[in-house]
Parts: sequence; structure tokens; C-alpha cells
Amino acid sequence: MYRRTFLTGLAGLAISGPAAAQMMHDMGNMTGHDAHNMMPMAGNKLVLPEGQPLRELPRLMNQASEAGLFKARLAAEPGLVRFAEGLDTPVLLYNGGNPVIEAHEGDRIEINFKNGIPGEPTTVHWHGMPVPADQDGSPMEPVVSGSERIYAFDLPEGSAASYWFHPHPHGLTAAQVYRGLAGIFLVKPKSDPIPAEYGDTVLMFTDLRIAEDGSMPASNMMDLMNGRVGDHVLVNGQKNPALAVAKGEKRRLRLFNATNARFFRLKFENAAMVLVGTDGGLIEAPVAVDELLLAPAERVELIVSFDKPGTARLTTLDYERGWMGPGKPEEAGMTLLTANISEKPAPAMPPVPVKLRTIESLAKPTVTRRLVLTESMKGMEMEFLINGATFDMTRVDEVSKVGQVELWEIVNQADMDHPFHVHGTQFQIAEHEKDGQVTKPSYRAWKDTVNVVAGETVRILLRQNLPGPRMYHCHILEHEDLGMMGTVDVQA
Ligand SMILES: [Cu+2]
Repeated sequence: MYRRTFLTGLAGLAISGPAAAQMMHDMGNMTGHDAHNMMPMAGNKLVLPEGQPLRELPRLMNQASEAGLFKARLAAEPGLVRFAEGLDTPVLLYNGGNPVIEAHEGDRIEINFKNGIPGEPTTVHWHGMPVPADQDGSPMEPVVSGSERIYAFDLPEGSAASYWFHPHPHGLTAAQVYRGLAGIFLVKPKSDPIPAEYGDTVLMFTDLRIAEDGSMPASNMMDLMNGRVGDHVLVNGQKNPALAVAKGEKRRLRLFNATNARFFRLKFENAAMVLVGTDGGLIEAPVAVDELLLAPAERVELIVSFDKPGTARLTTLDYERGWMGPGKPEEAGMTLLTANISEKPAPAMPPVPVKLRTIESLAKPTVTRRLVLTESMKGMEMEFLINGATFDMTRVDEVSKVGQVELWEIVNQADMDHPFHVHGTQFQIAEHEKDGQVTKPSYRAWKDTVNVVAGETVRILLRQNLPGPRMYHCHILEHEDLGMMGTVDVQA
């Protein structure tokens, strides 16, 4: 699409589909105060407390007594959270928070889920996990308000990784996620090559927009275009929390981008980062990194060495992701986490292992698919398209076969970056191509989400091991709700 054409049409912009219905509903209920929030307002932010000790997210307790079984109840419900002094913010939570599920390779999982969200369907999508299609919480399997269902699946060998879970009801995903619904799913291996001395710390990034009265403003037109970006990035629900470490300590940190649309280009000042894992678990060998980009829905595992006493800040750098229209949020200069490093040295720590695991090389693909991402104006409506179409639950876009290795070419012909996610499996990036330049990744990794930069083509290799319909979509959740999603039917 042409940005200039689009901007001249902005004042009369309308957006179609369920998200639009929600938006029109919200706009109809607008007060003067809400209208004030139509554009992101710098200098109008609530002050949130910073520097409090980093808290751990609550664990979902296993109620099963047999070995190899993880059984629990999970409910999505309204709740209140106090982000700012004296103000309660109405949110949606899983069991009153953002829980961490921890299980092991080989385990059987049985989650009895209840949708306690008044008047809205929801699902629980197990993002990145190799679960059967009918257990994956896709938009085709809505759980209506007030009802329950069981999600049951087995965790295969080799599936150890940092996954997460979130709602996926079509047209309502973005709002249910920014209102608070997300959790972490850690699958641990039988034996872990990362030394236990490093600990294992979850850092879940969310993005909060909060009005002066403590409420969360409804999304506006800019949010639907660019994805909703908040005023405050939170880590485990806290703004810039503090992590206490000793000089010489190494920590295993798992970073989760659970925001709707925030791209994090991250740097750790005064500490050394080594990448050891991606969306689908450990990579083959550690890779030292100065900075990294974490697009919406992506995860990384890092070993961070705190060798100099003082403070080490996890900060953001500028990133150009193709913002449309006014109100581009500040990306650079945020401090997400502050590590306070003591003078007193830590007990000697084992070195980072040289070898982490072996990742199979996917065999020569027998099928190639081409998925072209575009943005366009249809009359006064903004559309986000894959191969010229928006999502239709009754349409099958691609037909695949269990066990077949495929090359997918994701061609971004839009003006914005779009983080591309495939359900049901992990993939490997074969190459990136932009302006005729081809670059191949320097290490092999399992991924379920890859950022496709504006104007870029990313080629991925993938294989589905389980049958059924699977979604692929942009993980800017507003784009997904507006239909930047398709279905591949994997046949047995
Ligand atoms: Cu997108």
C-alpha cells in the first residue's frame, strides 16, 4: 500500500470484521477522556513504581499424584491489579495472575479450562507447542463464556523449550491479551545441559496502557493499524524491577515477548549476553551477542554474566519497524530490568557448556509455498492480507501432509514488519532475502515465530508431525484479528 494515500484517508478510516465491531462499540461508548486517548500521549503517563525486587510469576500447581502426569485447573476470569499507587485496574487473568506451568518431556498434560470471561468466547492456544490440532486452542475451537473444556496432550521427547499460552478467539485475541491473559509454559528436558547454578529466571514482557483513573483505554485506529503499543513495558507485571546478583554470577534468563505489538531491540549494559535458546528450545552451541531483537511472541534463553560490580541495565535501542501515521512510540532508552551486582563475589560458577544439543537438519523440501503479506485500502477500510485474502475459517488455504518437509517463502510486500507464526510445529530459518541480498543464519535453531521485515522475504523449512487444520498468521495481534491469517490443512 501507499503510505501517503493511506494517511490522507486516515480521518475517515474504517476497519472491517469483528475487531471493527468492537472498536465501533468502544467508540460509541467514548467519554471525552477516552477521546483524549485517541493518540498516544507522551507526558500524560501515570507514574508506576520502579526498582522493586523482581517477583516470580505464580506456579500452576500439579494436582496429579502419578509420575508423568500434569493435571490442573485453569480459569480465565476478570480481576483487579494495582499497577499504580491507589488505583485498581480491571483486567483479565488466568487463576488470578499470569501463571507458569512447568512440566517435563514425556509428560501427559491435562488442563481443565474454564472460560469465566463474561460474554466472550476464548480459547487457550499453546503457542509453539507440538499439540494435536483439536487441543491447540485455535479459533476453530472456541470455549463459550461460562463453559469448560479439557485440553489434553503429550509432550514428546525433544520438546523442551520456553513456550507460552494465550487466548486465540477470532477477532477478540488482541483485546483479551492486552487486558492481561497470558501465561508461561516451560517444558524441561530429562537432563539439562545448562548448569543448575545459573538458576532459571522467567522474564515475561507485557505492555500496559493505563489511563489516569487506572482503567485500560480501548484501542483506537492507530492501534488497529500498528498494533497496540502501551505506555509501560512490564516485566513479570512490574516496571523496571530489580534483580540482585553477585559479582561473577551467571544467570539463565528466559525472555518472553507477550506484548501485542512491541518490538524489543535489547542490550544488556555492563553484562555479557550469550544466546543459548530460541522459541523451540536450546540451540546447538552458545552464541555471544551484543544485542538482540525480540519481535512479538518470540522468546530467547540467555546466559548473562555479571562480572563487574554496580548496576547492569537491560535496555532498549531504537528499531524501525515501519510505523504508520503519527504517534510512533519511543522505542529506545527504556530500562526493562536493573541488575544490582554486589561487590562480594559469587561462589565460582561452572563455565557455559560448549555444546548444548544437536538439532536435526530438515531434509530437502518436496513442496514450496509462497505467502505474500500485503496491506491495502479497500474503500476506506484497511486490510492486512496473505496472498490477497483475509482469514476465513471456512476456507482451506493450503493443503499439506504429515511428515512432509516444506519450504515456505514468506514475502513481505507491506510497509511494516510482520512477525509470522505457524501453529503446531517448530521451523528452521533457511534464509533472509532483502534487496537481492541473501543471508543465511549462522546457527541452527527451532523457531515458531519469525519477524519478516518490510520488503523482505524469509524462507523457512518446516514439517508438521500431527494432522489437522493449523493457523499461520501475523503475531501483531490486531493484524491477526483483522484477518492476516490463513489455514493449512495437514492431512494424515
Ligand atoms: Cu502484522
